[in-house]
Amino acid sequence: MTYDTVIQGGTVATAADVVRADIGIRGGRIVTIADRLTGGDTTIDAGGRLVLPGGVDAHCHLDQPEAPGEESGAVMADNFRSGSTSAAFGGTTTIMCFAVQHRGHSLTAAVDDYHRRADGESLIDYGFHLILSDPTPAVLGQELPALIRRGHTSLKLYMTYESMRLNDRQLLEVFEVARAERAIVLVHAENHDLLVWLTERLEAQGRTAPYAHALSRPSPLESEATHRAVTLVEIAGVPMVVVHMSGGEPLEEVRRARARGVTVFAETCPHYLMLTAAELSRPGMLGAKCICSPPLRDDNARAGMWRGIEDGTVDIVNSDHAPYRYDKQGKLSAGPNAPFSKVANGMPGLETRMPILFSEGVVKGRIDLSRFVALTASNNAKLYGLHPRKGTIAVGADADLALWDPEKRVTIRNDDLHSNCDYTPYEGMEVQGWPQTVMSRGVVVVEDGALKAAPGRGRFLEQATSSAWGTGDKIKAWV
Ligand code: DUC
Ligand code: ZN
Ligand code: ZN
Repeated sequence: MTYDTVIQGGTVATAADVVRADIGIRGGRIVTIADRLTGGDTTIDAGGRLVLPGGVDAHCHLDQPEAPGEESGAVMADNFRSGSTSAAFGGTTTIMCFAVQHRGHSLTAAVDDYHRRADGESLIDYGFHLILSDPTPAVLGQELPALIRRGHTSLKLYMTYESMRLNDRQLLEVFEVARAERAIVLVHAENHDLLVWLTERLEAQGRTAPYAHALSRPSPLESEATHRAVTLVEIAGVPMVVVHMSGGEPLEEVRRARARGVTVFAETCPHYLMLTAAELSRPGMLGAKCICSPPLRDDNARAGMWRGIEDGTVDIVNSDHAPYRYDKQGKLSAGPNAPFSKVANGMPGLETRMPILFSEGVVKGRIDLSRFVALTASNNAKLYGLHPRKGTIAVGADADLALWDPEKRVTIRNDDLHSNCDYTPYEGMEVQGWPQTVMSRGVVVVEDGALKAAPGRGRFLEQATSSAWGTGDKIKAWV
């Protein structure tokens, strides 16, 4: 048999196994996995390297238009071109971003607009979750079911942010449609009234500097909202991912829910594993770089999140890449000394997600290689209806691969990264392990730190039904 490419001599890791094997690729897909293979038009020697499924980053914000009159008025630094390129340099070969409906607007129009932003721009394949902020009868009755059937089988819903949030009744109404259409919901869980109440009191005391952001959104407020979201999906009978969980306390709500049979999944991000609210106390406004929601917390929360990674409670680790430059367009859009409540939330992280989790997780012995693959690729692909095409190494899967040098030491410098954001929260951090060659559908897109393919080749991915729905009707609704 002949192949377009044969990868020889690598250690192949999936979420299930780590084996020495060769891989034969034809037409952009993996067609053979065997002990020894020859016959490739191109042969890549992967000796001494790990061959991993390319990462699936199922939570990143690129070129996302802000709602008119949104809190910050900031503009994202990355579009599909720069964001997808940055992702690939860090070993990620699939990204999932968010087509956002603003109030008073059509959800379908938001998806069409987002396609225009992505078309011909992305280096790697991409999908769109939907964000609903205005669940009108037309959206719930016609637009949402049609879009789910068009392959957008995951919906993100906010319990906070003035322009995006849904109340409990609205959440339930969306969950009802999600159940009927077998979609999965992603929920941003923070108690809005509580955080507004706290923000008003902090601001009245003159505590408006970035560090006060963390005080305005303490952990119990995330735990309460997580508990409430879990209660709503338990009654409505729909699977849920609680996104960007920040610490061990809210994670307890996921454990409790699962113990009574609720189908709920937990996502966290490298920043909740690596950073604390101490970052927000940098001089002047510098702490604004690390304003995100839920906020960075303390070492106890961080340790609790690592426990969740180790004991299996956390299912997926995504970047929540939300790139705002430290300038007038970005973090400082509301002024050089704006109160924390007017600073755009989020930080960059697409490129550093996998190297940080590899270094801190695998190299430091907290998780094994298969769990790393599960957390960064396979579980995302399963939850969001992309598996087995994405997120694994198997015959028939897309040849999306990261050939990983497990010994390479890298000091993270923003100057060496490929996002248009002008900082990384990990500046100066040393990691061990970095992808040397990254392939997307059999094409080498990155090799030895150089871009090898032109952005624009990435394709839109229609999602199948989430694996969370299982094969039968195991998720019960109460009505
Ligand atoms: N929080 C969000 O909800 N989205 C983007 C980034 C952030 O910090
Ligand atoms: Zn969110
Ligand atoms: Zn987000």
